[in-house]
Amino acid sequence: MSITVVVPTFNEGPNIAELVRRLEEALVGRGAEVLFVDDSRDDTPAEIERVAASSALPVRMIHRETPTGGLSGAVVEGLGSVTTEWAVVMDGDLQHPPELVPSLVATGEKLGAEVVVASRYLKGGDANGLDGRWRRLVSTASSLLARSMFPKRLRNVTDPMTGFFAVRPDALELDALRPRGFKILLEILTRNTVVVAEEPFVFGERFAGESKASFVNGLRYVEQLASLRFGRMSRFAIIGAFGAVANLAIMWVLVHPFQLGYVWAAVVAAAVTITTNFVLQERFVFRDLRNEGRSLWNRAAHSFAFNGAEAALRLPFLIWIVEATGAPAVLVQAVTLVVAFLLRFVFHSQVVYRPRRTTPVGPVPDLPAVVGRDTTA
Ligand SMILES: Nc1nc2c(ncn2[C@@H]2O[C@H](COP(=O)(O)OP(=O)(O)O)[C@@H](O)[C@H]2O)c(=O)[nH]1
Ligand SMILES: [Mg+2]
Repeated sequence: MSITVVVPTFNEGPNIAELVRRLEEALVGRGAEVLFVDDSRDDTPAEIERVAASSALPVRMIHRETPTGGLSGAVVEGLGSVTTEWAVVMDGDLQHPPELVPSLVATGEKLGAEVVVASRYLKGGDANGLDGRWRRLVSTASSLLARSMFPKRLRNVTDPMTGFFAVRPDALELDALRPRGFKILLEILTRNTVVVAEEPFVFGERFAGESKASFVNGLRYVEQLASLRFGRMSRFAIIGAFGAVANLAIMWVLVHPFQLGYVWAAVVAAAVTITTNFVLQERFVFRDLRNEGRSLWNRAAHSFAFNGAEAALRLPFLIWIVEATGAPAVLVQAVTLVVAFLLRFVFHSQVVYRPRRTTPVGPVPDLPAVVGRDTTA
């Protein structure tokens, strides 16, 4: 057998038969099997057994009576019992097209990759199946933050939040993972050193039932990022904090002993700290990325352009608030500096120091438009 399709399920009964039917069409004769890792509290396990009995593909199930680690824990448990060379992890609600399973593995074989990510954010892919503008915004923002924190490990990954990917379980150290929440791929890619390739896909709509994603899962994600590594971001923050303190000190000196107007004081303080921050971040934050993308002058130009624009925008904002409220200029400046920090980090990691891709992108799938809604549900 060559491929095990690992499907985590939580109360997905109405989707099982359709999922297995489409997997059969895509995989029969290729030595594939399906492994459900089920944490359901309803009759989903019985439905899986019913469908398994008449399936042309071997269907296995691990039913967890006392589930740990949520969706991620289920995937890790499934991967731990895979005996085939490849595993493909996918959701059980048909948002991930089963027809793409063989293609992901073929891309991995062709490119010599150990993980092949099915990405919603490559050209040819589409994330519109995420219901609601809010979910889409959260998805984009959270992957931008993850990629900013791990610019090197995620250099070939446009969609570290996807739940659809092929992997060679042999290449992973499953014991090193600390699964929790929804984002198992991120956990795998940041705690293992693997060759990653990508392929675009169109994220469809749920076939039946409702999403299990929740606000609590969002909080778990933040916790996951924090425990994965704060190295680069904390160095950037330390330098940023140093710059902010220097900025305030310069402003205070110019406003008080030198009696300069606060607007000019802010301009001078910004110019000085933008320059020193660039030098410090080159040396202490992005040292390892200096030869991976843009040239020095190109980096300097982008960094100065961003910081200049940011300072320029902050200034009218500063004037507006100070004039309107009469709040102390230095205090208002401090607040805007904090707000600007996250934006600045993401921009530097994803634009200024962005490393070039090192693996090519797989083919754009030539598939029929994915899944309509289940008319019976
Ligand atoms: N085993 C297991 N599967 C889960 C759990 N939570 C969600 N899933 C499954 O993970 C997949 C993705 O969940 P879904 O609710 O569709 O999330 P969304 O696509 O991000 O809205 C589905 O197949 C769910 O049934 C869990 O706690 N345990
Ligand atoms: Mg889903």
